[in-house]
Amino acid sequence: MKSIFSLINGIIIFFMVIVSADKNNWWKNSILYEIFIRSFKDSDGDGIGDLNGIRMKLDYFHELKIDSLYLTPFYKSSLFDMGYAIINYTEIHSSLGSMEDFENLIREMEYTGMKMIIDFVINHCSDENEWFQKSIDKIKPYDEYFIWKNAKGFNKDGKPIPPNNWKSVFGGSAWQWNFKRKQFYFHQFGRKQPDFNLRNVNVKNEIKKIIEFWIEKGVHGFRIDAPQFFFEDEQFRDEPLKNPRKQNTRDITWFDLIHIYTFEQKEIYEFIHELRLFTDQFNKKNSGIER
Ligand SMILES: [Ca+2]
Ligand SMILES: [Ca+2]
Repeated sequence: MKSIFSLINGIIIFFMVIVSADKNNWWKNSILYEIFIRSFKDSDGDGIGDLNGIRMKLDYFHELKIDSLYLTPFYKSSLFDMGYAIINYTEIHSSLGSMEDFENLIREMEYTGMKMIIDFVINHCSDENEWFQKSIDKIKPYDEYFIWKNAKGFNKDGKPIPPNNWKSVFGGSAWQWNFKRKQFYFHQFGRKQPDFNLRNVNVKNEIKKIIEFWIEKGVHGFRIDAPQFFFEDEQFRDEPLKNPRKQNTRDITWFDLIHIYTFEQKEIYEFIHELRLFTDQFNKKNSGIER
């Protein structure tokens, strides 16, 4: 068994860390089948595709000569953004199956040598995630798990003014006011998807614990979601407008800004490398585990 690699496809839109590879470096020649679970195969008649549905179709993948499956998020999530707003990273969303279903699926896949890659969403989680709820309440160490900033000021109606001009990819300001904590939190995507503070060592450790959890379940790799959005400028400077004549008004969107402070920041590479080294060590330590 040989270890790991990382692959950057295009401009890191699609990034994978493979956590285990057999002596043939399966990831180099593997034919990958991406599955959006909800619409793939329903096993129990409730109209929603599920993990057992995938297991029922393993023969079909063999016929197609598929070597590996890439599962889009199956974690406990809010329905917002199709599973990309995760409430619990080590729990299966109940409508998609149970942990036992996941274990059965991976066991059957391993029986025929198939590999499993799972989606890994670590730029943000769901605002319903317990970590975020604790962060609102400033419970340590969760108080620093997300990107919180004071209002720049208040307008004449008493409304808080966001710290800078950063925009959400999904529209509007990238800052959402939280009435309880009385601060803004930052979100690259929807307001229900607060960005993690990926410079925080405790957050990094949580991410490593999640990696370890799923490696122990038998997964062979992670497809890392949205790495280009991982880091933002620590000085929170305004981003310049593409067209300076378009004043910085309310109708400015994410597409009107030049993303020199919120997109493809250099620290991404260091962080991915850190995860790479972590998984390498973990694999070495557990080289007896057959994956
Ligand atoms: Ca179902
Ligand atoms: Ca981010």
